[in-house]
Amino acid sequence: MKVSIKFTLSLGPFIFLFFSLSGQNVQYSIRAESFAPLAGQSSSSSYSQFSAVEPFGGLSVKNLPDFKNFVGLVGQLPPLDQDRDGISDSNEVALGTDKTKADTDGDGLTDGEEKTLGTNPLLTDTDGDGYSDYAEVNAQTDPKLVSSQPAPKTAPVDPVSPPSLPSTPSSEISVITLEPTQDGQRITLHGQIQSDSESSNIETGFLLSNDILFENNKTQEKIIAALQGKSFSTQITIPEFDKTYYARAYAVVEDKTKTGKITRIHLDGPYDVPFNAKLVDFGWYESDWFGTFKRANENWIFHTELTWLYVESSSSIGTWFWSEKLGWGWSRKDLWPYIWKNSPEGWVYFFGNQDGILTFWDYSNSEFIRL
Ligand SMILES: [Ca+2]
Ligand SMILES: [Ca+2]
Ligand SMILES: [Ca+2]
Repeated sequence: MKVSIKFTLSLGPFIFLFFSLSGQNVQYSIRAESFAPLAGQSSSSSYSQFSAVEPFGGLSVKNLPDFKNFVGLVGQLPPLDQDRDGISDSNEVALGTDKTKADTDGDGLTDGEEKTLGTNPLLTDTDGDGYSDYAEVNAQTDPKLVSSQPAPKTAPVDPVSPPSLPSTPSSEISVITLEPTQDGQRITLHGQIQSDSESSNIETGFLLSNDILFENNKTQEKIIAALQGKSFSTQITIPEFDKTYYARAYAVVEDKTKTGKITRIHLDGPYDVPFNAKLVDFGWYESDWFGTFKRANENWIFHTELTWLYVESSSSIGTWFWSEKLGWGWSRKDLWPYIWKNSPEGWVYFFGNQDGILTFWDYSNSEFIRL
């Protein structure tokens, strides 16, 4: 909504405003003192764009929803998980982990994965054996047991054993999982083998599972991918959106299966972007009227001014959203920054966020609300 306001303070207690809404020119009068305290107080775009409060009663708007019969979902909202590590913000507070960081201790395993594994999300090496939890999961040893440790890189040489046959000893071949590539909903897995000699007759491929330990046989899939030179790759389809899958390259060398590091695959489901917004950066959306926000889990978004919002539904008729400070609110492109507040019900006008304080003009009580 574009609002152009003309006023002269010298007119006295009553001034006249002219603005255009839905192509109509409407004339209002308001008291100067109702907006005077806010003049020039903030650098917020809302403050500078809207330097006065108009009475809502004069607005001519169509197709408003049935506010009286709106049943908010307070108490039933899916929990906010802003770092999307599988542990809700409130549970992260209880665990002592960082709710803004998926991998609090930086060991390569997310807090959610560590919770599933039973390792300490605040300690890179839970059992203190010198190998990080992530290294142990990759090596398929127990990160909670000192006696279970990854094998040293080079196998100790036994001086009395006979010299090995001039073949391709398995110890000389290692497998690397490369970063998967994505093209829309198609994922391509890439692997590589490293060996000093010519490798042939080696089965290569990928293991795919929704279990980071690849122990649940029901969810594990083995995909053979032919070796071409020293590389191999295959295209896969992810069974479900919004779930994390794990993949690792493997090679069978002399009846022994060698595996590369574990890599994660996660595809977000189709997103019905609210507020007519467009994707501008990784996870960030911009609406030419509602502003900038970042997508979190479920329908949670982080709005740069209103902060955390749960967006219930978004359509041309309008959007309901819930904020911890405001409760359920509703607005629409041609009405913004007017917001219908569900409890206590009534219209408010959003001025912006100044140092973490949200300022509204409450039309029901003709007063400012600072939350
Ligand atoms: Ca979390
Ligand atoms: Ca971790
Ligand atoms: Ca360890």
